[in-house]
Amino acid sequence: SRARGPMVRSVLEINKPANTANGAGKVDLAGEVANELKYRLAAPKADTDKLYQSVAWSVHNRLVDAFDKTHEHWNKEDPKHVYYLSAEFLMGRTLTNAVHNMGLQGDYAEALKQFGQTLEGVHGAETDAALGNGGLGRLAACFLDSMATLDLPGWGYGIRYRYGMFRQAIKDGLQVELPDYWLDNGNPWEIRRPETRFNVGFYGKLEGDKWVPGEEVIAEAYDVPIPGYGTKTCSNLRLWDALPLVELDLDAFNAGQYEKAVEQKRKADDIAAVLYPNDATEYGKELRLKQQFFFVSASLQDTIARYLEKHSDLAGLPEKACFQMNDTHPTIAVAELMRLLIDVHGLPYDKAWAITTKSLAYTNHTVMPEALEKWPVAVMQKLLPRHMQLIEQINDAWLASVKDHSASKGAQLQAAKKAEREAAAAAAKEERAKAAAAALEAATTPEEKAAAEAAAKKAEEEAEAALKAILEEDAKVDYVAEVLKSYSIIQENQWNKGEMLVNMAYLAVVGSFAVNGVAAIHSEIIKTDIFPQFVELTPEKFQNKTNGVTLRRWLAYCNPELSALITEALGTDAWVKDATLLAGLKPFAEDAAFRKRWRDVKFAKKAALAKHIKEVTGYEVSTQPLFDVQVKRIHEYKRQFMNAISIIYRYKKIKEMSPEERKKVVPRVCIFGGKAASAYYMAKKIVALVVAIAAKVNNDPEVGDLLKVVFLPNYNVSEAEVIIPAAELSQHISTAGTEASGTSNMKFALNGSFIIGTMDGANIEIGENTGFENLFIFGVQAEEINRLREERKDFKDYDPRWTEALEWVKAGAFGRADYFDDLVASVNDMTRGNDWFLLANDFASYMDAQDEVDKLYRDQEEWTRRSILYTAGNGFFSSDRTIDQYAKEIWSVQPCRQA
Ligand code: CBF
Repeated sequence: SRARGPMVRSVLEINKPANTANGAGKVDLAGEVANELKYRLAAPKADTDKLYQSVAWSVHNRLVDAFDKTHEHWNKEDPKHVYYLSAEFLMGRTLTNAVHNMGLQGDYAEALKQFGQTLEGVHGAETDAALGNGGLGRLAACFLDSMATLDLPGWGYGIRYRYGMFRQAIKDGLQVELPDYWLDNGNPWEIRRPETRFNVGFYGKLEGDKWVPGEEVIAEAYDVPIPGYGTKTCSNLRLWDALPLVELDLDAFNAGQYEKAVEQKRKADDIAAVLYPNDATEYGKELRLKQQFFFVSASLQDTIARYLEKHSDLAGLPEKACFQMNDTHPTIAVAELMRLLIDVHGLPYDKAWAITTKSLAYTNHTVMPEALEKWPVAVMQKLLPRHMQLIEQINDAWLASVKDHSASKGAQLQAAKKAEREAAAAAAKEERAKAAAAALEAATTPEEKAAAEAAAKKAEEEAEAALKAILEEDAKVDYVAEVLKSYSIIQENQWNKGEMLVNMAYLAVVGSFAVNGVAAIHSEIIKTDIFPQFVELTPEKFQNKTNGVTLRRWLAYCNPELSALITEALGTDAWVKDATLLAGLKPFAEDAAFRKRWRDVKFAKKAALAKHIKEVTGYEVSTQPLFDVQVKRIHEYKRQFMNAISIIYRYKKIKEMSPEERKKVVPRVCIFGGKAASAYYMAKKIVALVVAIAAKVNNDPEVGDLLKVVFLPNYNVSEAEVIIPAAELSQHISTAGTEASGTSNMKFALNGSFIIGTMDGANIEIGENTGFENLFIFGVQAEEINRLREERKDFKDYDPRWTEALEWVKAGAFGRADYFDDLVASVNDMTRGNDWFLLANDFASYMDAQDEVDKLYRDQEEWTRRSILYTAGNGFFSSDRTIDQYAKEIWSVQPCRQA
């Protein structure tokens, strides 16, 4: 049976609900579940699925109680709120989380006994709410949990996508995408609010400053209660659905124009239909901008309406509301808040701008240029003409404000350039003089001397003429204009001259009072590489907020066995809310008996994963080998391909070994999971290669348990909850400087998994907390990347291990040689690809780090000792800490707790 997770006082005790059955504070949960079964579901029999639903509806009632009380309290106290605007919330399953957070696991376990079921038994019947792609969306979900746990008045705002992230299946060795019908069986975790509706307009025309939209839809609210852990607070994630103003145009219908009759509905349906399946890449589609504007507009209208219920002067809005924009996706908020304040509420421009820039804050989650959204002016103009007009106005005012700075910086640059040219010319002149003197000395005849003198004179004249020409050219460059351009929110497309783009990140920086990155190194990179010109003007605006994860979901509930052991060792379960207490585990790393128990837990989790692997893929894996995991979105910069190539090399070597040599091999199960965006050509090939390696290796009797390779399809939150606790080694091997932070690295570390990784994102801070000696760090540093990319243009000197493994792929050892051809070329053929992400470059040090892993794994006592240090050292990565920092250093939002 599953070990029990931490216990919090049940909300049934703290918060006696209205429908207390016997008046003595005892709620008949089993009766409630039976009622749901009979009346809501009209289920003839209580199978697992129906039982899950009935329990979920009953928990829903408890959530509504807590939600109402929290909002009654907040309504009375009127504290400042934070509104987390995000296009993605990757929530996963809710039942286990909600029941544990509210301390109801014992009550429901008891109730379910009467149906011959357990909570764990029904847990699997729930479909993940996958309204997010990866790290960014899951971070938003962790943040909601922490905000509620810390009693911070805060809501999430997003879209209620009808189809979440696609379901990934593997067919004939390739990824196929299937729709995610997550709402098919109803959704007990939401409350529909037909009374909360706002109109959102698109297209149309401008009559002066007045916007007459050409299309309108209704945004209708759905509330998802978010219970905090061990608190009465239950906050809210408000998701918007899109409805037509007129569902059926009867006139058109009666005239036989059936398509026209439902045209409005179809258009509205499109808006809330799909989550764009991209992680850290841009998807320049008009519908995407429509989605972004749709949820941003509804959310801002909603908060302003609530604010005006209590206050009359919108100037006070920043004291009551802070809007955190999660990446560039919601940054149209800058223009929409201005429009609402000016056009709807009649404020003058300057007053509206003061309110806007005191209410908005922006988090940057990536430095990948393709993910920093830039919308063509033409698209913006067509879809949101008033917003485009406002953006132009904002840009003009902004450029006017930086004019003086640009003038002096431009003049400085010009002078510096001139000085640089002159210094270079002077140095060259000196060289020439030396050469001329040498030539003169070497000359033996008067003719030779004369020729040397003439040559020197000519060279001098030519150099002077060249310098003059360069200086004249330089003088033509308008440095002031160049500097000013670097600040402009509206820019020319560098790949398509003539096309103008709105740089949404710049709009966000100009419109926000705070801008932050998500790990220490990332926050530095955004200052030096992405927004340096803005940092020059307002350095105080730029901050770091290193990401975190909720320890509830990612340790306490997904790993109750480890959680119980930790609680026993620490003598308290307070670590679930105060992660710094995990440091108290450090001395236990030296205790052999404790280490044995730690290993036993890991072994149990590995056994559970092995069972899951068998069920899903049919592959049988032993629980003895090292479980080595790389699970995340498939992307070239995350370098799953490098991992795959290293496995191929390992496989080839095992096959070449004698039986004696094979005895020395550290057996491994290499586990992959992750979705490739449907249109990402190379990423899909990487998936196919891993699947092909698995098919070959796992069926090779010569290799047996020494190596197994698994691709687990449809990686999502629930899969992660099974995989992460079982991992012994996890791979976070992005090219340095490309992964903003990573958050799975934190989850693995907290579950005692070692990290093999680069000096990138939060790996660095994990190293600082765990001790770098406990990580397997390899590869080049972020500062070296640009230089290396330049130097490696004609690279031929590959590590022999790399070449050997790649040659095997090229020779068709894994089938589909033609299909993998351009994947191989992308990293190994400088005429076709250019190894942009430096896989070949880092391969040697990666392989050396892998050898170190094997070496340490042979010493199980030492391995376990250090594994404990991972959990003990990484309490810093609790999202409670991150959110506390946001609340204090950006939002100025205080806890508002019920007595
Ligand atoms: O900050 C959360 C995560 O966001 C991303 O997933 C993103 O989509 N931009 C980054 O790629 C991660 O590094 C980061 O941890």
